[in-house]
Amino acid sequence: MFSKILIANRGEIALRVIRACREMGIRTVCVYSTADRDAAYLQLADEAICIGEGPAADSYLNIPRIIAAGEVSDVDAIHPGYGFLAENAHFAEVCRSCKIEFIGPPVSAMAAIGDKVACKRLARKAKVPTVPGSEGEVDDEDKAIQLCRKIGYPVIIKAAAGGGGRGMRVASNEVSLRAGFRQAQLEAEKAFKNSTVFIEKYIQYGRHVEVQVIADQHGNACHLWERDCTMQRRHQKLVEESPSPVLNQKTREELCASAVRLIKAAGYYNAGTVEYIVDEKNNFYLLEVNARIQVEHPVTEMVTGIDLIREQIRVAAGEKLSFTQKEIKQNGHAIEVRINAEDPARNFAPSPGVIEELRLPGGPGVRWDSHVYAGYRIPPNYDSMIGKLIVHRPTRAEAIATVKRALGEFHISPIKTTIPLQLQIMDNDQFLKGTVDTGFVERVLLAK
Ligand code: MV4
Repeated sequence: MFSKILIANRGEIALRVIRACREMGIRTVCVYSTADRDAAYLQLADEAICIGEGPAADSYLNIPRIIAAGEVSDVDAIHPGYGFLAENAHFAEVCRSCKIEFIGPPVSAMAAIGDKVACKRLARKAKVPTVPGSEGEVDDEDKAIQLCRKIGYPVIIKAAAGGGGRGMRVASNEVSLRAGFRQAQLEAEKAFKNSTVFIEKYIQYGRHVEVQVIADQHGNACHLWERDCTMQRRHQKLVEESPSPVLNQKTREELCASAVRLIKAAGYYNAGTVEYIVDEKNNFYLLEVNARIQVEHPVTEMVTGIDLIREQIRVAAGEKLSFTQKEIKQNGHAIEVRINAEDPARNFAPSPGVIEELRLPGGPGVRWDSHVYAGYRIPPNYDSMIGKLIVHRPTRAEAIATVKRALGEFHISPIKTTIPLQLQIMDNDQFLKGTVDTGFVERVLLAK
């Protein structure tokens, strides 16, 4: 087992990894930027090394500086968290070439699933349902037109090297297809240095349902059931829950089993998430695979009782999974609401600054994962999430009631947060009935 781990991240996920390490008797090294010099979690790490100024390029994205910090502090492994370098195969390679274990999947698996066209090919082989569309890359506008006459509109053009909503364009007819196709190629080249695009039937009014998976280096692979993340704004998740309110048990089991087949076919190990779109008839189709731990992992931790960060560290150290598939049950219902320092009255513009007053919720079923404290200055350099409220109760109705009760206990001033939007969601009868889709927040909730 590792004796010292470097955490190449910041904020709540850095604190989350420190917590797992402390319980495992593993020493921790935190790297931080000058913008994070007052972060309280740095006091909980055994060592803290300032690696640069606020901009991520000078700190949390700076591979030479992170590796140098790992070498001078003589760490055995690096945990990348999520975002930043978490899915950067080059970073994983550099770590391992410096005899520092990267707590994540093998580079070969990152490549197999990172290219969305290759991933779909692997999915077909593993009998995982994929969205009808192009066999592979579409590199010619006229071929795109021919294809879309066959699959029918609306369609979605996606960058093979994209993900998380970047490099995607929906087209509802030939005119918008011609415009969208060229634009998508240009954007993909610019954003990913790879202009490869492919086309799929656009599943309108679908739900975003993802499966948590984890595999060790001894051939054991398990799913930890699903999370429903349909409530999103501009591809930023707002609410995540497990179980999904729309899946019937048969679909649930087929969906989760298909996710395990896919990661086995990819030769994947460590934690990952297989994303699907689910249509109104409970048909599910693969969207993409995320080769990292995700923001919303606590939802799965609450319903399965498994500490996912601890399992990641154990698997990276070559140990077997602590459980078998049949031991993993979904108990009760968990809901996570993300609290962002954004101002709903100003179209969710970031609202950085000092948190002068902070009163937090508590009581039965309430978990608050956050690094902030009264007096904390929210730096403007990074994303605006200041914490995650996770609630775990026996039923969905009780979980929603507890989310509302807990949200009402927050007092965060003077910065603005997304709490009012979260309360609006918890009061919305389509959310309560489970009849919302991926476009609901923007189309209905925020429509002027
Ligand atoms: C789709 C889709 C519907 N049909 N693909 C969004 C980012 C990445 N996970 C893939 N995504 C989607 N791909 C097909 N063929 C719906 C989504 C999607 C989405 C799309 C637009 C606006 C918000 C969305 C939220 C979740 C998923």
